[in-house]
Amino acid sequence: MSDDLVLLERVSPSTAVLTVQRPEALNALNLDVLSALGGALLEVRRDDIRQLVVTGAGKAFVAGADIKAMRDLDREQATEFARRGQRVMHLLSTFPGVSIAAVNGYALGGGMELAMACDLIVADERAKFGQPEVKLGVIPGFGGTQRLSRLVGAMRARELIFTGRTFGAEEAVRLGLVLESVPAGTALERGRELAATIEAQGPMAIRWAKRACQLADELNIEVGLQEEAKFFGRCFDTTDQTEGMTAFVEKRAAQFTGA
Ligand code: DAK
Repeated sequence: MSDDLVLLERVSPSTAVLTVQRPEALNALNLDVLSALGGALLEVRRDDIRQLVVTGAGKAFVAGADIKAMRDLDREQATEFARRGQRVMHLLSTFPGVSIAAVNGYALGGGMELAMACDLIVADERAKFGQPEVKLGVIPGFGGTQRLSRLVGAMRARELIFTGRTFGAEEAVRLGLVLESVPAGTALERGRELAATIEAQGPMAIRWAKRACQLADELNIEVGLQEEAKFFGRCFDTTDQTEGMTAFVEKRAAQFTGA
């Protein structure tokens, strides 16, 4: 799918790259971009894509929600804006496959929240992160208060949100927000490389591993372990489990079908 504002490209049998492309505004999220993103994320599900790499065109990943578009919203319009943004974040965070944010530049406000809605984040060494909403008199509204706290801990999340300060990729790695800082210009390449590695694994196993990991945020450890055991059991209903273990015994590479 190619809309003006987003580009969805399949780059391998089950991997796609989703690019936000509004570079003249550093890919800021207005209603149209949010709608285009929502449409693309629905298409990703319909087309059975299992790895999704999200990135931005030009020098930004996404420099946040569109401040100019938000400034004059009335209450009703602001509510609609919030709904549309939350729908995008929900579609991304509940994507059954693996999502990887390849942060090529600025990831501020809603842009950092978009990255945090992904399973993994790799960042260009020049990338800049931040939740600067308080500087604009608002708070993070696309999940920032919740996801940042879970990723970096309550105290650091509060500091970042209360000060609105911008920080670089190296610090983001130290904080546990970002998996890897990569050489300038290679975030997308690294994102695709990770996607290719994941694509070679048992698809159902990846899906259930993701779900089980997500439950770690929601459940106490005892209940979480029970759920993990159930997901483990379900793997034994798949031909991928038979194939994976048989391939090991036969000393060959597994040929998974996702069934
Ligand atoms: N919105 C609109 N336009 C933006 C933008 C943004 N977030 N960021 C950049 N642009 C535009 C600039 O206005 C400029 O447009 P022209 O002036 O050329 O027309 C163009 O992109 C290039 O930007 P600059 O000229 O500023 O480029 P620089 O390299 O000099 O600076 C920068 C880059 C990223 C440091 C700077 O552009 C900047 O500070 N941008 C704003 C970053 C920011 O504050 N982001 C957070 C936005 S607030 C909620 C839901 C969501 C939210 C809140 C509530 N609810 C559901 C309740 C989310 C809020 C946010 O994300």
